Amino acid sequence: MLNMSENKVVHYLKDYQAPDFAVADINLTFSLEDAYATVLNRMTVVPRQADKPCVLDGSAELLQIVLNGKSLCPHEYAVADEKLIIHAVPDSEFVLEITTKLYPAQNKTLMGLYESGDNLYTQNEPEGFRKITYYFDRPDVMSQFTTTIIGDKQRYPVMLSNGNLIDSGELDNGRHWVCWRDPFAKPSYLFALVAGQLAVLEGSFTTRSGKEVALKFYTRPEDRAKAGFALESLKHAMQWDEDRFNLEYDLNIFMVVAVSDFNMGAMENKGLNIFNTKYVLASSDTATDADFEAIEGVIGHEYFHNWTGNRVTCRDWFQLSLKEGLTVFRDQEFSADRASRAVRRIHNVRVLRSMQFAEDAGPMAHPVRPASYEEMNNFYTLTVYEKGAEVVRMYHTLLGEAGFQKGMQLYFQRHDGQAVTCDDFRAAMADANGVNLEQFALWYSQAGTPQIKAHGEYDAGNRTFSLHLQQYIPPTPDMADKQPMVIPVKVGLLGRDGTSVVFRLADTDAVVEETVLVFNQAQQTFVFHDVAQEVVPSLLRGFSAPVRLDYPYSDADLMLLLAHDSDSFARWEAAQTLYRRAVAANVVALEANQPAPHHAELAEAITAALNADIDPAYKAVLLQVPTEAELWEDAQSINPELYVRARQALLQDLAASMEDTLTHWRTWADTQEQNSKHAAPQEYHPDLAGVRSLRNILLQWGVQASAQVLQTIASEYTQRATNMTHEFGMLSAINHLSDDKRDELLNQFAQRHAHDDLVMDKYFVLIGSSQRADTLQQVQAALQHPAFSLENPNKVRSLLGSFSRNIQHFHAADGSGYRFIAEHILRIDGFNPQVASRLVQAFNLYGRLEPQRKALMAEQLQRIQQHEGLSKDSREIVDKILR
Ligand code: 0A1
Ligand code: ZN
Repeated sequence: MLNMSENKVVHYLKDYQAPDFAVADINLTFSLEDAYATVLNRMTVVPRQADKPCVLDGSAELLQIVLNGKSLCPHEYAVADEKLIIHAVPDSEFVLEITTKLYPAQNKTLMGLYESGDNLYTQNEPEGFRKITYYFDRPDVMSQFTTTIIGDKQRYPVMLSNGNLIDSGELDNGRHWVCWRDPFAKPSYLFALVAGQLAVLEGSFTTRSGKEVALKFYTRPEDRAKAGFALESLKHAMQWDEDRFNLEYDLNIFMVVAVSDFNMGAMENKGLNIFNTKYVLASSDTATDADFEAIEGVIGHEYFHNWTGNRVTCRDWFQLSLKEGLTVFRDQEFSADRASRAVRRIHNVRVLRSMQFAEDAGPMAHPVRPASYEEMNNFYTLTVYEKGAEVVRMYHTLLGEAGFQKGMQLYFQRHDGQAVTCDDFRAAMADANGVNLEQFALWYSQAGTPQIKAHGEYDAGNRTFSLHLQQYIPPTPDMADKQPMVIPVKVGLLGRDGTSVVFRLADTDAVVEETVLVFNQAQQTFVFHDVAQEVVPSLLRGFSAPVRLDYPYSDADLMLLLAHDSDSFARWEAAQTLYRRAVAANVVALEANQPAPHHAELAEAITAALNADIDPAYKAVLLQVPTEAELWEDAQSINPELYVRARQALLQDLAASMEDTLTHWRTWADTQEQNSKHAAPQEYHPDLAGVRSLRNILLQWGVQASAQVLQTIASEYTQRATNMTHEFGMLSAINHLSDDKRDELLNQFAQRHAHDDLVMDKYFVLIGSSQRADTLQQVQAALQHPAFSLENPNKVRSLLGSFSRNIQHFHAADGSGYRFIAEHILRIDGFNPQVASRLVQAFNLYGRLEPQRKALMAEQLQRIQQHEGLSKDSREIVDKILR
């Protein structure tokens, strides 16, 4: 049932009903004309129950409807609210032919069929297909698609769709046609079409059963040379899915098309992935090491969807995390198996904690499986993706790799070719391992970040260590009272000398160094036996659950963990907790108008960690001070600026005490790169990426310690700027300085890369994220830059997105940041609601702000709310923020 109050349509999970019709096959014929396209959709429809009206989703201009060869008259159907209702249809199989007319050049939503450059692309997840034709546009209606495309040979030399090319031919008037057929039944959201002038980079992969798969990367002709890394990444992903998950590719061709106007990162359309250029194109002089890593990750992600998403898909959009959480888990594991597992894990946790935890503590909080939505596009969230991946990781932690793989095998055995639910996945994990995972279901239905309060004590007489855990799941707007969840807590014990101390759990004889506690009650005590000495527990190793955990460690305990913990996550976490405490102390001082204290012991501990014999990439993450969002956690009445200043004061203080160490390791990093055994050290390689990431964060710290570092950067700039990781690293380090040298180098950068779309995005990020006093003016000026366009989502994300995350300037005390972003939201909302509604979420902190900023933000939120014709995307978000 739909809730129609205030003109809102709310969709509820509990209302799910199986479809009334199946589609045996669908034949689409696209005729591409100069200014429009027509689509003839011929489908064989099979009623699953008699006497149901035939309701199709659609919003395209309707030209004709033919039922079993007879054209329908207007009184035989109705069109309203994106639905086409055909009043009477036969109660056995019938053929429906629907013709629509589309205007792709005018479609700025980037959903359905749209133009970018002179080419045509589609984006149909979740509900874009209804902009192309009238259909049962829901993931549980799966059918076999055959697609014919007719177009001008000059304008559209390349015409692609899903599956295999089965036929093609020439026509009069310089036109040609192709016919593609996808043998796998799929929902409409996985349909894709691409047409235009595209260059192709080809490769091949032989699967384990000996099938040769043609790999084709389509780009603008000038970008072709930059697709090589993505092609190699795809081969690694295909190999990895066979090796680790036993999953083989199923078609003879796999295509990837890069497009520069795209709302998201990439899309897993069957056999024809469409990618944001950002996740395909790279060369070491235009892409950073982080970009290369992101490309490998996203290529992996979309490829892995072929099994987790396409072969087994979602029953409805509430189940989105079924495919996304699982596929993010798989891409994280792929990246971790490729290189630097520990550092990658820390990176993922940092994203989760600074962004998903914030989502969970704000107005948009929702469970991994949301119970309701207004606009599905708003639910491609950090919770569904990143927390969803943590939920999948917990099955893995509880069942082990072998148990998890048994679960995956059963999942595919049961559900290949089906559209299923998160419960089906959980049942496969449970049944394959003979375990009960009933309580685990709460991870899908309860929003909010669980908080664990822990304390422990050692009993020398009994040689036991008792760990007391208490869990609390905070209320969220959708739910007040929550039940205790199953939380895997991975634990080890360290002696006062830093060595690992073994123990035995009550009901076993085994003496172990580490265990996973299954914490599933509101309060629980776990007793470790045969513990030879006083210990410091190392908790939540590997971040074994997406929770906040608080243990009353002394600073000395944390320093011990930082120096000695064998678990790289827990060791990093000890440093994070020390940083958090230091910033908290600074906040207290600054609030009282006192100078921030000096943190000598912390500087020593970090220095010692830097000097230890560990991987440079790991040293780099140890130097990452928690972001403001991690620092204020779920605090109330927040003054964002105070956190920026407190964090900044800590950085300055530490950098000043550590100046020599910083310089030492920077010089070390330079020598590592110069003396590298790699033939082309400027190219991306995980070892060198680690060294460069260390160098870049040392530069950031160095700039805090001494003005000299800016001079060094300026003098070395040109020579180092042949590698984008260095170039962007240098600019990021000086980006906040008010010195004119900063503007000079940035302008030089913008001029040199003016022709390169993706590099210009980096320029806009630097402008939008600077802490300089004149940032808002510079952002306003950048809006006029010839490379900027409000219609290109990458540009909006780079300039306006980065500004909306710029704590200092977005939250400027005079409200100028709020006003500026609100104004641009309204501009964008008129043509691309998806991009606009993402930007509205910059206001998520509303309810937790100190009163003055809260009032200023309220003005802007109301202005958005009252805007005539506001999209339902933006409306859902703004209403939730203000409710
Ligand atoms: N399924 C894609 C994400 C995606 C979602 C929506 C899109 O357009 C509105 C595009 C892509 C993925 O997880 O990669
Ligand atoms: Zn995905």
